[in-house]
Amino acid sequence: MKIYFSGSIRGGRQDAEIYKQLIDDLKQYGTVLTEHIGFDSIDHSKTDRQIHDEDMDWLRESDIVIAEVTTPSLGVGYEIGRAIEMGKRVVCLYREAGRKTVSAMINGSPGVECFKYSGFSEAQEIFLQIFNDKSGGRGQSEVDLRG
Ligand code: 6K6
Repeated sequence: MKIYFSGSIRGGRQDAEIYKQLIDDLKQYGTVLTEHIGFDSIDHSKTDRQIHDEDMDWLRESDIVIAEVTTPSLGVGYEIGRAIEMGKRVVCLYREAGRKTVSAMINGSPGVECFKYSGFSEAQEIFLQIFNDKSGGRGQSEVDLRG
């Protein structure tokens, strides 16, 4: 199972520690192609074109996309849209953050499974459900954790 984890970089790094925790947990289910999303420091050696093309290759290669969308990010939104067009299973996780809510284009997309969570243990539970879901995410899940 190849997992493409998507999270904000230039949209803001306030959730970087959470991304790291989620990525570490996801490793038990497969290979996380984008571990750098949880790194403390940003690699400035690549051009934007290199970043884009490399990420699109990983996205094509992936079996599932897990996006943490609490911090709004143009890049994450773009990756979600491209992944839907590629026919990937797309799962979004978000935490309630003040009055900010997830874009209707993400929460309202039939190509995206959106889950609200409040802490790491809840995210772990969601991952358990997702990776044990043999329907490929298109069916109704037994435990409804959706917000
Ligand atoms: C980041 C971390 C370590 O090194 C870097 C260098 N920059 C990027 N490397 C890889 N992917 C990136 C980079 N910047 C953005 N992305 C992709 O866009 C990631 O896959 C993220 O999911 C998404 C974030 O978009 P912005 O708009 O928040 O930057």
